[in-house]
Amino acid sequence: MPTTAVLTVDARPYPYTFDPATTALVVIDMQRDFMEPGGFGETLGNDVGLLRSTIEPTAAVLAAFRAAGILIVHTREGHRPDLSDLPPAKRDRGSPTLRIGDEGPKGRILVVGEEGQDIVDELKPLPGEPVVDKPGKGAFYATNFGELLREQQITSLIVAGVTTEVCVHTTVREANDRGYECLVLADCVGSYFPEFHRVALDMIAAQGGIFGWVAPSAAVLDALGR
Ligand code: TIU
Repeated sequence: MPTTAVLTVDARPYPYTFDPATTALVVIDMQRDFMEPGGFGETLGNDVGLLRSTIEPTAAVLAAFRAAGILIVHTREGHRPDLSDLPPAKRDRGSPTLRIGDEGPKGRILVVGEEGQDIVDELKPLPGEPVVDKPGKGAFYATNFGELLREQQITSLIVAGVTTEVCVHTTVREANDRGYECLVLADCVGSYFPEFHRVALDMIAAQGGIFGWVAPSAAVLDALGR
């Protein structure tokens, strides 16, 4: 019989339990395009510096999960070079200085394979860690993410990444509908809008944890004995 070691995290709205064998750490869209100047986030008029505080705690969580042998999946928002997976409803939104697919200082904005679309150096995936490119805000839409989780018999997701109220929320909502138990790490997710960040976390934990749990990364590191 396989042994299960259920760990407990001090979380909102009540303790979160997980078995490392059936859990994945999902690191969402920690890309230059969102976190460094000259990328998609900045073209939308945002101060990308606001996301930098997520890097150090996420690096610590990555190290702890790697040491514990827990599955880590990274995602990147991005589109095919021919933009065939970019609907006009996404490309023509708002009035950014550069649109998705345009040439920017770090290559074509939000196009797979470009420097800006890749993950920041501090949080680089290790060889063997899956990286899921996704054309939407959620990780399940038009990707192999769900299949990958099923193959690995994953039932719990611990989530880091940007931005709290956009790709993190969409992915956690999609995951909750599919039956995954999601814990969002409050200091490892970030937003260009501090108020949205706070409220987005409150929305997850409200109503008895309507679609997940929220905890500081230190609580997960404690549960892992790190
Ligand atoms: N603009 C914004 O807040 N976010 C995104 O466009 N994508 C992600 O959150 N990854």
